[in-house]
Amino acid sequence: MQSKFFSSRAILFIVAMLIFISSCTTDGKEKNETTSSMDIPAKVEMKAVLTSPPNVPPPTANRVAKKLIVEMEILEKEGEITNGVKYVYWTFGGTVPGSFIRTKIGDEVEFHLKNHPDNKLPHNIDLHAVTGPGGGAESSFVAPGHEKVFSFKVLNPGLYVYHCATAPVGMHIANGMYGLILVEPEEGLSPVDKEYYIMQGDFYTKGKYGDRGLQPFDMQKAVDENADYVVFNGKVGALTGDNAITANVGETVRLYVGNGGPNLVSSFHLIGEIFDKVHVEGGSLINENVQTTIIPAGGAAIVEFKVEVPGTFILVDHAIFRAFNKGALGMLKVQGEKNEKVYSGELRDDIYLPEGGGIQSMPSSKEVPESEIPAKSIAERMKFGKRTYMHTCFACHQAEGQGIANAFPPLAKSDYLNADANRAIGIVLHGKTGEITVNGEKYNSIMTAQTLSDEEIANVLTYVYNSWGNSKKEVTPEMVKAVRNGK
Ligand code: HEC
Ligand SMILES: [Cu+2]
Repeated sequence: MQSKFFSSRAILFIVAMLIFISSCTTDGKEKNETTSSMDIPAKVEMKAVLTSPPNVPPPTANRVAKKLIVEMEILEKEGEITNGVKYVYWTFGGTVPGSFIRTKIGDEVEFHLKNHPDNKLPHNIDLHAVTGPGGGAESSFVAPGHEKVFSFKVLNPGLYVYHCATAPVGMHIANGMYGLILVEPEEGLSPVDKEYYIMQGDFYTKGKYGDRGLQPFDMQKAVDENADYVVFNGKVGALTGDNAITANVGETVRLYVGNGGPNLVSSFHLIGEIFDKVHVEGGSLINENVQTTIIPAGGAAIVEFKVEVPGTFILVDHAIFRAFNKGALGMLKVQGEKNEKVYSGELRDDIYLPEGGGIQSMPSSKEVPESEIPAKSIAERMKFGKRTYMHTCFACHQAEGQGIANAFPPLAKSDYLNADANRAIGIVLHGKTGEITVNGEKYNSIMTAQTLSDEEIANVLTYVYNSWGNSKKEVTPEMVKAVRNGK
């Protein structure tokens, strides 16, 4: 009897203890996580592999936490922000964004920050993955020709921005001093087929977008948040054409996307794809089936998607003028078999007649009745032509015919234009696709056919030929008519 009574008391006691212990662990869960990552031993030393964008170092997979030696060199160096436009970048590791750092939770990072002797300014580094004053900035302020060493333990998994935090901070960031550091969870991130590193940044120059020569930083425009360039990976075209990132049909792609700012928030979007998974703000929260994800200035996101069909997919900041007018445009080229179930391509081009069927002709851009009046002189042709140009061609070829690097070829001093007027007429009449070379630069894009009358095409091309250093031809409606009728 006695023993039976005792044992049921003992059971009660054990149950009470269990409840107590389990309530303790739930209560202290947040604390516990930090404590445990703080307690992960990092004894073995290892030199970190750093990569320049768009590449990322190999996964940490199931390696244990280590003492990770990071050697980062600061370089101030001239580069090209777009064709013919020079800019002096300040960089971590010689690139914008700076070298990618890949760590594992519990790693003890020994950070060596070296300021090249040829540099002109002191710098430092604030890593958002650091728990400590200034994110490391206070311990890393380093003059040209010096090296600073400090160490930190990575306690929280996620994708973090690092940047220079030397005054004027905005200017150091605006000149390109930012990058990403990844802290992988204990089990690593799930394996994927392709991984890339992309970072957006806004730039402020004395001249306007495309103004040639060496462009100094413009403090006032930066304060006004009036960016001339908004780009991925430091320059216009860093991810287009031959620089595009690539994948094969059926592969899973993971992008580590950061935003250095200094000012603008990115509405990151990939035209023609849906992000299957987004690590929101680079943290542990996972969202699924996302079209556009916000990447704050000084923040990041990890996006993942499987590519099902071949083609060129365009990365943009969906604040869309930034993409088409300021450079925030990149490309993912996917190769492989078509899958017509997923995407058919164009099936038909039918004539569409709105109800009532009154509209038989394509709507044209000629709201100006004067364009019907035949021009009586070259001067008049120029005047009418300019109007059509500013209506129709300007959006792509730009106000001074300068075009947009890697997207729209120039009409100003265009060797391609000047070589053959009938060919130019044909392009305006029928549009143009496929690779062409204009003034030594390759373009491979699409110009749609322009619905203009013979008179309008004659005028607009006469205007183009007599502007911006071109060969001063006159194009007449008769010439256009001849090309239209196949001569
Ligand atoms: C929607 C954007 C767009 C519009 C609008 C547009 N173009 Fe183009 N244009 C292009 C693209 C893109 C190319 C290059 C096509 C390629 O890569 O094959 C091009 C090529 C050309 C070329 C040959 C290349 C060169 O630079 O000499 C001429 C000439 C030209 N366009 C004239 C015009 C004229 C004139 C107009 C207005 C009537 C016009 N375009 C309107 C996008 C456009
Ligand atoms: Cu700096």
